[in-house]
Amino acid sequence: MALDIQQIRSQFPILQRQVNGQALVYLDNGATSQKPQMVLDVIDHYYKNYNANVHRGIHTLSQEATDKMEEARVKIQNFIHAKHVHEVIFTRGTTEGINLLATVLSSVIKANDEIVITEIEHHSNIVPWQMLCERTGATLKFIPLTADGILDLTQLDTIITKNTKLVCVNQVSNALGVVNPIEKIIEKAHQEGAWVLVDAAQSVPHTPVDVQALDCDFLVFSGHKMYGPTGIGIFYGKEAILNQLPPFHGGGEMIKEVTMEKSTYACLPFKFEAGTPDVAGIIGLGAAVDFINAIGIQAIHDHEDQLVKYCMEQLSQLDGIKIYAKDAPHAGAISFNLLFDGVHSSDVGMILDKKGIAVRTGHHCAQPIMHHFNIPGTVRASFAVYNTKEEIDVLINGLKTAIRMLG
Ligand code: C6P
Repeated sequence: MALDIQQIRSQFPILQRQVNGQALVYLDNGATSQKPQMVLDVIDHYYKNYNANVHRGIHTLSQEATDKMEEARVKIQNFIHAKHVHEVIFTRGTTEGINLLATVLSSVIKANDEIVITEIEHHSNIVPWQMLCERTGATLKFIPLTADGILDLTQLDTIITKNTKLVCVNQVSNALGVVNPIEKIIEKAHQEGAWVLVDAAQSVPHTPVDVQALDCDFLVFSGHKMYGPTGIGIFYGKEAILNQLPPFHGGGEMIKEVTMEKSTYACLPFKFEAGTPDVAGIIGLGAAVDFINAIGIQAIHDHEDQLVKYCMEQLSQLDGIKIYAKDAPHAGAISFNLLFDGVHSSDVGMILDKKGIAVRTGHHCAQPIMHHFNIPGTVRASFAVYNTKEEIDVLINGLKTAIRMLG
């Protein structure tokens, strides 16, 4: 059954606003999605009715806040189908989740070990691994891209070997919107005895993700790209592995006992959650999961898939546009450029902004992909469940203006 998009749109107050005298067409969901009223309401309700610190108080407000926070953890467990609720760790976002793993692996990774990433990663899934390799003397290798911008798995056997300890890959590229063949990469990594971290920042908002079916060892994502608040994210890890790893930050709530000489650590998930958490953000993320579940993640996927296909068709009919990795499967985003001399993606972005259309331009925090194509950046249109074909028509008209002005 087709979704009632107007009813869904009516839940997002910001979609009513105008930008430069035009109705807002928000196509920058890859950067952050807008928030439905139910997410805004639960955050407001928390601060007005039961604001308190969690896991620390015997009083009613603290217990209510703790219960709501732990309810949110269960919602996320079910959403990604984790086996145990204590495998769900709250972080500030994808970036912090990856840095958490890179930090705790400092004592595990040795000089002869290898870490494998890909050429299609966000900087968050490159820089922490470069830093870890600098600290430990380990070697960083990468799976390259084909000329078309899709992962080239032909040399996988020489890249992932018995020396590989960890493979880090995104499920959907933020820069190109391409869906990566992570199942094959996970299978190969496990054959060689390596762990796999999946960066699901751009997949979790758009497609069902089941950590047990994927059999990934770690998975990270951000709440703000899936209708939740900023500053909250998830680090998932398999229980048996998390139990072997040392803690991340030291501080309150992550300990069993502290003396002046030494400390022992709390069990999962608290071992990795030092300090007062973002209670409002966690409860807000729980509401975002409720919002997604009320529509159905598969229905969201199917609607966005139609938008991507429609946008691809319409873009292909314009003269002078290059779409990157055009023939690869996409989820949630398309990247393109106007092929006129001296035209930068930001020129296009500014013309679109005058028409109320929000897209992202530039390198999308993925400079190696831009180096691969020998370009400074792209224009990226990225979608959410509230977007419509009519909005894509507005984008295409905006691009026709850009072509007239810049071509
Ligand atoms: N990409 C984009 O416009 P944070 O900032 O921690 O919430 O997420 C970092 C991150 C990691 N991996 C991928 C695949 C991502 O897309 C992002 C965030 C945004 O593409 C902002 S740079």
